[in-house]
Amino acid sequence: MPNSNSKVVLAPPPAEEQSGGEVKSSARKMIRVALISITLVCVWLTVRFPFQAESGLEYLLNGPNSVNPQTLHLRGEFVESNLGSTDDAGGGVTVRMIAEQYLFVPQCVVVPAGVPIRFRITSADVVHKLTISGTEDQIKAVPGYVVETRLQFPRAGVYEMPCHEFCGPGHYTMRSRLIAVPPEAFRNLSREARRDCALQ
Ligand SMILES: [Cu+2]
Repeated sequence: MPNSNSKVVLAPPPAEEQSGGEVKSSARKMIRVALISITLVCVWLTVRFPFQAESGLEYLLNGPNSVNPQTLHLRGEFVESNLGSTDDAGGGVTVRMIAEQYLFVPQCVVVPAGVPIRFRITSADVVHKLTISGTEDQIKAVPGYVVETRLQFPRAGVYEMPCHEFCGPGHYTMRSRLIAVPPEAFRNLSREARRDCALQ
């Protein structure tokens, strides 16, 4: 008969088993910390750079100037309402354009003369090249990326902007137009008038 007062003493697991368990639990902890960190970084990047990439994960994978060519018109920096000339918070002007077979959107861009303009251009399909007549300026439009450059138009005037990269059978019809107006006139233009050459 076993004595009811006797205590059952469990033998400690062998030293090898014990350390294996510790390794597993610390590995699990590390994976958890890594996943939480990646999620936090993704959330922060999405909030901090909402325009540059579709998501924080895309930013991490492809860099700050990546865009999804398939969803340009649907969400992000290049939605229809954001194209053309926009006033920056810092007082400058940014022009955003999409190149696609066989047109540039918008078809007309109005900018103030004599001030540096930030251009941000991307392509919805193949590589295009926006050139500005009467200048040496050329901007490549590359699908998946935003190409940014700064240009200045010293005098008011009309500049044709044809595509100079063969992009398919309709290439020769692909063009947009830029109108530089005095800064005071630019300030008085509505959002619509800034991308409609007929209103100039
Ligand atoms: Cu072209």
